Formats: sequence, structure tokens, C-alpha cells
Amino acid sequence: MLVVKLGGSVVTVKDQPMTAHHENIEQLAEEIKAAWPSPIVIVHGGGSFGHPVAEKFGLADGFTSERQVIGFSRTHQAMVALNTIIVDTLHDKGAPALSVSPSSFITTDDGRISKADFEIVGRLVVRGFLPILYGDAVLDRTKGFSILSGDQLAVHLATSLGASKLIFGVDVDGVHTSNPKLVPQAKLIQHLSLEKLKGFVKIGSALTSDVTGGMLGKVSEAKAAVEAGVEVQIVNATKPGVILKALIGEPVAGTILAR
Ligand code: IP8
Repeated sequence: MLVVKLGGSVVTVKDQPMTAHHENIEQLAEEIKAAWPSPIVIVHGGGSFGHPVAEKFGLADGFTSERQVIGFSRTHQAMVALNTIIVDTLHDKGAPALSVSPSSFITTDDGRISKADFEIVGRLVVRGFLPILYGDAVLDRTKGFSILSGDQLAVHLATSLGASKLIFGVDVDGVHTSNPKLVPQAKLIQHLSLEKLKGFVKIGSALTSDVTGGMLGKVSEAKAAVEAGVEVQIVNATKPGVILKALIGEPVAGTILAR
């Protein structure tokens, strides 16, 4: 079983509210269909759909006022809208994509997944479906609400379902020595062992998020998957052919995180 997390910056145009990146989605749907029928679960991020709405209503801070209830619904609905575009595109390519709504079966405790029955997702895969989940607004035991990132969800799915590989499709080639969007000399790190990974997370935490460009959060989440024996691969999903190669196990530029 393979779990693929498609980043919000891949499937949406990040600086344009509620704008899907149709070209990337079409390309990715084609590649996922080409790798079919191997057992695959897809998770996608929020990009310009979920994040602006969640921020507007301060959902990440938890429940603080009644007006956030509509904000929770709207955040979820923004994610459903993006999910529908992705699922429809996969259907057009002939893949039996099936939308699975995280807020309906996952709750968190202080932002971390505390209750979830992933068995249904595994059973859907066995029955021949291609489940498509997403980062979502979810109920939280201590905070009332929280925003469950697609990264955390993908790691939990991969470990619970015993996936052989977890692929993160992002908009850069992998983990670099610094943020490649800001530092042109940044070098790609092709392999990160668990030992190096721990050091990386430690060093990264001391730096600003500008330096790590969102990669730190991903790597920190991914650590749990690596510890559980799941190989994690971070690749550039905006480059045609890369996700297909990662799915069928062909060599491709990127970062491998493994024990
Ligand atoms: O983009 C968060 O998922 P992410 C989704 O994977 C929402 O962090 C609802 C903002």
C-alpha cells in the first residue's frame, strides 16, 4: 500500500483564493491512473482553499467564539470543493476515486489525532477504490476545534495501514540544506537517516520557518512514519512524471527518509 500526500501548493494556486491548479491536478490524475491498480491512498492539502478560511475564523486556536462554528463549516466546505475537483478529475481519467471526509471520523486532542478508525480506508482500498482524503477542520477534545494537516493525516494513515511507502509530493525537489526558494545554492539532501532526521528537526526548530519553508513541519511529522518502518519519499509533484516514477518505484530526484 502506498500513501501519497499532495501538497496544497501543488494542487492549488497558493496566492489566489479558492483557485485550483487544474494543470497540475490533470497531470497528477493521469499519473495516478497510470500507476493503477496498485493499492494507493491519496491525501491532499488545503492551499488557497482551506487555509484562508481557517485563518479568517481563527480555527487553529480552537473554539473561542460561536461565530467560529460557521467558519468551521466553511473551512470544511472549501476543502470539499477542492476535493471534488480532484476526485472528478480522477474519475475523468477512469480511476475509482472516492472522497472520504476526515472530519466525520477523526477527532484530535490538542491538535494531534486521538480517535480515528482507519480500517474503513483500508477496506475501501481492498475493494478496489482509490480513497481521497484531505486536511480538514476537525473536533478537538481539549480545544474544541483544530485544523488537522494533511501531513499528520498521511503519516497516521501510512502507519495504521502498514504502508510500504509514504510519498510527499511538494513544489520543490525534496529536503534541501536551506530553503531552495530563497537560497539558490541550497543543496538537495538525497537521503536522511533517522539519526540525521532527528538532528535536522532539532536544528530546524531553532531556525525561523522562512529558512525551512514549511519543510520542517513535514519532516517532523514524517519522523513517526520512519520510526514505524515506513519509507518516506519527498519529491517534486509539479514536475511531470515524477509522481508516477515514485509510485512505481523507479529512481527519481528527491529525498528518501528511512531508518
Ligand atoms: O494544507 C490543512 O491541510 P494542509 C487543511 O495539509 C485546512 O496543512 C483545512 C486548512
